[in-house]
Amino acid sequence: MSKNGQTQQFDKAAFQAAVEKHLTTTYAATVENATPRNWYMAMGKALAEISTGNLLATEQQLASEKARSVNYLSLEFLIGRLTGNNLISMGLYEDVAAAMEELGQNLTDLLEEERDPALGNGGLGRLAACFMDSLAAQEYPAVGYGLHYEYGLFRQSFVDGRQVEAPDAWRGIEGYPWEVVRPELTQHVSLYGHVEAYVDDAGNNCRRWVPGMTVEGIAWDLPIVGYGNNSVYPLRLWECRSSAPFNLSRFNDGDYVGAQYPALEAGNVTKVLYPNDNHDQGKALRLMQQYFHCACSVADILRRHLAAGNKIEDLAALETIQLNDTHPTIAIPELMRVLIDDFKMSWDQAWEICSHTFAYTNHTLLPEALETWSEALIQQMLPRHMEIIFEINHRFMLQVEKTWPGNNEVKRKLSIIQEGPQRMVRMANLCVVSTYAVNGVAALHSELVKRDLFPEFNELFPGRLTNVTNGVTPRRWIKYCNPGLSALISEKVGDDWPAHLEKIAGLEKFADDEAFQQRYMAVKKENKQRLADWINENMGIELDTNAIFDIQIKRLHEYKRQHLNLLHILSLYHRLLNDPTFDMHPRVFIFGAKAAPGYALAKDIIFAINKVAEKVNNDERLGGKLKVVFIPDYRVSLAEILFPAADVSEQISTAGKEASGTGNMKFAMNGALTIGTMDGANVEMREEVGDDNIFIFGLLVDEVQKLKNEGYDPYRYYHADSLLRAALELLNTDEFTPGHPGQLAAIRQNLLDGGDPYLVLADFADYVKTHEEIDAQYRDQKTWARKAILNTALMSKFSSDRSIRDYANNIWKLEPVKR
Ligand code: 475
Repeated sequence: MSKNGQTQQFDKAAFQAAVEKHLTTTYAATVENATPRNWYMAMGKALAEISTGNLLATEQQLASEKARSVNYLSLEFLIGRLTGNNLISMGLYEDVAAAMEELGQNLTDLLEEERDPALGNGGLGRLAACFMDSLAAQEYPAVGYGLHYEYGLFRQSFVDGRQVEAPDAWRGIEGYPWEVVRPELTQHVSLYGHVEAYVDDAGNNCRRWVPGMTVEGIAWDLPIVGYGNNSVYPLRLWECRSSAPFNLSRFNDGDYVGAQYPALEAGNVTKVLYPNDNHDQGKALRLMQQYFHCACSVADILRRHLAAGNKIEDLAALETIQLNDTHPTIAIPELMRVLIDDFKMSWDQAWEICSHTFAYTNHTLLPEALETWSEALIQQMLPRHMEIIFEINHRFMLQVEKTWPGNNEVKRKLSIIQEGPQRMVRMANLCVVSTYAVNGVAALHSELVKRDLFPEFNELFPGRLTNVTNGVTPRRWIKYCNPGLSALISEKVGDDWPAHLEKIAGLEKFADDEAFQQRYMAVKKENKQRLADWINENMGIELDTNAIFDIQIKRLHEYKRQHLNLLHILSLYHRLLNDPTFDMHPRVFIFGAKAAPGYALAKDIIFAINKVAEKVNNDERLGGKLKVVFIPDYRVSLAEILFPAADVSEQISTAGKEASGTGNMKFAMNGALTIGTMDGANVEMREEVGDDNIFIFGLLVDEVQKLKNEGYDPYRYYHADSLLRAALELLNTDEFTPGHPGQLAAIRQNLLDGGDPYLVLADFADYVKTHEEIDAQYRDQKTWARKAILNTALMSKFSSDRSIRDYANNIWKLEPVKR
């Protein structure tokens, strides 16, 4: 690796020529009249030439070396903008900036032209993106398989404070410069129809699927560029098209629109990402997306395996398939089907391979997020798969009978088929039965998976249930998004920390160094100013960077408790106006969150925060001490300026509900102090930074369960705590919705008469008290700086490079292959 981590010679003149060539031949613009968007697109295309070359070369090398690979199957990859990040990974950032400058273009401005590919909802999809980055950075052979949605996660705006959704055409009209279509990889996917029995030439009784229709899967590759190495792995996204775009006789009969129906229907399959986070909606089109994704991906894995000259019997030795939650579970019966029906294997042979090929990650314990599909729906859309699922379950039930003879209750509980008026297939159970490893995403979460979700499975399959704590990529989430801090870190510990995050521990010894503290806080101030400028330009709200920037950015969900944060804000408002002895350091509360379009209470919470913000930000009586900002259309590219600008990170889910969290890690790396519950990865972050450098509050998992078992009564807290009462009562007035009292009452109603399912009121008092502690400590800037530095220094465990090494060593048994 030469200067700047660059791995190969950069030919400036050739690069500039490529940019100009794309400007004219691909985008029909001239150097004189090109728009910034033309320039960005042409630059992206010129860069993609380099990465595509490396992608093909990596592909070839891995095939010829017969390397074992992981296939990461996910319905979501929330990759964010690629250009800036890929420039860093290619080691070309400065060179390309200089080359573009000579062409009269400013790189930073051009990077702003890129629209985020938002092919995911939140944590699960963003984790998949960090994992691809870490696989490539460490050269663990990998392919990411996902869907090429025409529309990503909806774009959010606020109209009179309410969320309004608009479609996200992320590829624009010109297409996305980094993607390359691979027509030779096209797959054909069957749907519907029936199963028939037949006798083959050797006289065996066989079954085969006679499909009702087929569609085409078109492969689009996005390059995942390894940091400082020349490996480039594909993120392969499948687009669904009709196999029979025209019904010619109908076309000739004059039914032009009707003739295109199959095309329209198939086109729907990958039209749009389902916008639910931690929630299963159970729509037929979603099942079709899942199967389409799995059928294309499994077929492509087999194609690669066989094309490299390997035997089908050796599949499990050379390929492993990681299922990102249960969304791609149908890949299991699909592989069984292909091995039995097409490769003519026996059940036992096929099962031996499948059960050693798949592994499954669980990302949530929320009951409403655990996927089930109606047996009738699967039977209709995928009749052969339903047969195979029945057979898997039949054999599994025999095993359960052996362990717990005559115990029908345990059979009912573990069965893949859930009995009832409408029989349902439990996808998580299918996963646990059929995979060689099941992991949770943080230590606490994995314990709860074993203890509460799958205790009998844990007994039945000892060692199968395990933990891999999540992580985030330090390339995007420190180096790229926080250049000021990155320079400071490199100065102290050398510049190879982005690939070896253990090195940042070297900062620990500067935590008490006053000169360093001042420089560290100066960087924080600059980052706060960058955010304040964005907010001023885009929202017209002026902020003082001396205030505490207190940020909660994540999907809007009751369990994440943005409404607890809101109640705290209301309590401060109340005290500032009613308690002359009350003083506080100026604070800015910043939110970013999308609500699922069908989630009414989540939308009410957004509305309430926006209404409170409107009032508070213009209320002179508050003396500028309190500001509230709800940033619209929260997305990866905004996260990149929000994380570095935070003083306080809000990680306040009800204990036991947030599987891990990953935003919590990004904040801490960038020097924000966490206020958090003992939930998800917060627990392990506390272990790393020490109790003095994190603000923990609230009930523990077992206390939550105990309180619920005893019969939780939110009114007890309401009556006992006058500050809580004052905050809640504000929601019943027209204080924030002049002339419209009661517009915010649904939240109060949910917390009091709705039973407060996430124990907001139970944790309120401790939350307020802990925020008072934060207020006091922030006033001592030296101590605060010390704690912030220690947060950066002690976060190396939460690099996704470590997560991926854990998967590779403990689950996948995968070795790096260097280019
Ligand atoms: C957890 N998404 C976080 C993160 O492990 C955790 C998407 C589609 C349908 C249903 N659900 C989803 C999730 O369940 C999800 O994003 N889960 C999150 O996974 C990565 O850090 O705690 O909530």
